[in-house]
Amino acid sequence: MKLYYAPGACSLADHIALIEGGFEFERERVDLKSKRTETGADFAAINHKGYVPALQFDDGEVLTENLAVLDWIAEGAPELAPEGPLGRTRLLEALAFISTEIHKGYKPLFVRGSEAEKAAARAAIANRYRLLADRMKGPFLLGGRPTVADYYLFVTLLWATKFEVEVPVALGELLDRLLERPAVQAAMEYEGLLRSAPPERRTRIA
Ligand SMILES: N[C@@H](CCC(=O)N[C@@H](CS)C(=O)NCC(=O)O)C(=O)O
Repeated sequence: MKLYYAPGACSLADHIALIEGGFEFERERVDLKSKRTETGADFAAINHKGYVPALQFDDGEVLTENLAVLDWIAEGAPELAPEGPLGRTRLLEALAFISTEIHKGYKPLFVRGSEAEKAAARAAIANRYRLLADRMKGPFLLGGRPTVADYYLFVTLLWATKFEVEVPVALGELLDRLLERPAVQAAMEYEGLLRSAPPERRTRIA
């Protein structure tokens, strides 16, 4: 199995979860501009959508969409999913919110929108972080232990630091808690993120 990733991109969530879940996997870096991988392969031929994450199974089949990839990882590593009768449903609910309401909300900040668009994006994302913080069920998003949803949220919280998006206290503390985890540090180290940004919180707290 191979994870196609780009340093610091949303694929970092899958990278962390695969390590945390004890999966054996290979990694191949993708240059999102040239759409070439580190081995020179044409990434568009691997994932026709041209974006990460993409998880290629040993039979060649390729799984895309972060929500689906993280859900697949949680199925194989149930300790990364919430417990209880509604566990998987709550996980999908959280992943969908992070994907469609938070991750996509960053678009104007990634694509260098106008100042007005960027200010509106910052305000909208900060509001969505507040919605999550208000409903946190323990030290992690969905309870007493981290799930794959925490790792997806974690990546966006790193972006919050970079793009100066306000983060509620509870999510700033969650970021700190996750930064301490060996799997998080291992994935960040592999992606070269610890050298450029040491694992310390510099997030603006609301
Ligand atoms: N709908 C996709 C979006 C993934 C996505 O936006 N990936 C970004 C990195 S965080 C990317 O590869 N962007 C490059 C591109 O779209 O060309 C998902 O949820 O997995």
